Amino acid sequence: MIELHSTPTPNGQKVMIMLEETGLEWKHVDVNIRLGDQFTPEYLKLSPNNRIPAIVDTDGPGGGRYTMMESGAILWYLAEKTGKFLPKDARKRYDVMQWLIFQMAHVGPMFGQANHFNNYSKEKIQYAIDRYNNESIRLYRVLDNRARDSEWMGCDEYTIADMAIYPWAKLHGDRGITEAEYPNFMRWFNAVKARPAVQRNDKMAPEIRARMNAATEGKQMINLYDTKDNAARLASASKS
Ligand SMILES: N[C@@H](CCC(=O)N[C@@H](CS)C(=O)NCC(=O)O)C(=O)O
Repeated sequence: MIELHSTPTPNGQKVMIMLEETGLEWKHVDVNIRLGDQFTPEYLKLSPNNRIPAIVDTDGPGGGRYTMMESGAILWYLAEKTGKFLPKDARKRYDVMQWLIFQMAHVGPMFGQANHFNNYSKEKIQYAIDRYNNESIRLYRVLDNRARDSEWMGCDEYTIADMAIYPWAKLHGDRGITEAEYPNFMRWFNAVKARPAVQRNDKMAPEIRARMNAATEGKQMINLYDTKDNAARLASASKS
């Protein structure tokens, strides 16, 4: 059984998609980042970087519980555990690794910063808005070029690279990405979206989000976008 300790953000959803694709037995354990659950001593044992997602595999390597943080590493682990969605052929495998790490290093951080400065920053800082939007648009062009040259993002098979990129790519409407200008990207996006496991994720994610939002009612929430207390929160939780 895989316990997914998470919130259905794009980083959480990529693991949900993989779990649905592989058919592994799994359950979602809500880590309510709006309530600061990521800063509890218990959660830090799973994810020392106080971020979601984390997993616990109750039947890990060599038997017994094994815990992991970092969504890209989790996808890789689940692919090796099940022998699915990471090709055995060496060239394809290395191609998939490149596109998985491209997502982790560029798509996630840059789209995340664009979303922050467009929608959540208290001050409207034009320099930051331009910097991260320009970079996001450039990354959509990289994705469009890749989808022109390859059926799937990693290689000619659907893999963990596609699952990693898809939940972030769902924000394409916010960046003004059109079918006319990014036809290859849209062809790829619609192919991923049509998969039954992805459709199950796309239905489940808002349901879990609604349940977690309801759980915040009447409770003290942290401001996720104000990071000034986070080092102190981590230090305090680390003492226990
Ligand atoms: N590189 C990490 C990034 C994880 C991450 O940034 N998670 C965010 C949600 S998508 C989080 O836990 N935020 C909580 C916080 O900022 O306190 C991964 O892919 O797992």
